[in-house]
Amino acid sequence: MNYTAFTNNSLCLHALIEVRGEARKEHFMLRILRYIVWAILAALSVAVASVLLDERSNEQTSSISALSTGIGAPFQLIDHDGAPISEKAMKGHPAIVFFGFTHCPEVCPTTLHNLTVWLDQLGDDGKRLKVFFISVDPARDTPQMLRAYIHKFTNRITGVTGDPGDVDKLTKSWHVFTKRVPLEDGDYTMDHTASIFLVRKDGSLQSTIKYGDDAAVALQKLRLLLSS
Ligand SMILES: [Cu+2]
Repeated sequence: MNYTAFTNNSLCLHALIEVRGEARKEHFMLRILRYIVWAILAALSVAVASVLLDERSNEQTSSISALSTGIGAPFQLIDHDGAPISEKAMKGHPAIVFFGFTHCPEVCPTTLHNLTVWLDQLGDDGKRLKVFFISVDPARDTPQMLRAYIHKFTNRITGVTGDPGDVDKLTKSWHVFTKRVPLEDGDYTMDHTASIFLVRKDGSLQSTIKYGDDAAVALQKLRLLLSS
């Protein structure tokens, strides 16, 4: 009986030790597992953070380089009087550059109207600004057509057109979007970037006036351009 009790006790003790040992082992495994999960999570968040930082720094570099090195490229085109014009015409003074076409139903007439009003409001100081309207539809926009169209608004803006391939290279160098869109009557229209580029006298881009920007905001940007 004693013996049995002893044996039972020792069995119990043994079992208890084994159970405790198992529990400790399990606890240890859980702790290891937890460390592994933490390590994976930490590695993941480092990876995500570095991707985000990388993207942000890429954005910063691209905006800095666009602003500091300027946009556009050398070109040889024709102004609305039929005279040759190159990128040199845009340098040495603050400039406003806008891309559009004479058949434009809304954006171009609105922008030309706004520019005419703003140039008037800037007074004498604004006369230092040179303004260029570059055709995104050179196949239809002859120098004569550009001149007649622009002069309906103002004589302060110079129209630019020329060989379609050369115009295309110029619009691309300004990262201007253009797309020929067929109309039902067989004619076509052009989708194009509607922003107005404000260019410092050294040819670098200062800022843009977006289509629909408030007149007060636009004038503020133009005055800032004049003071640059
Ligand atoms: Cu337009």
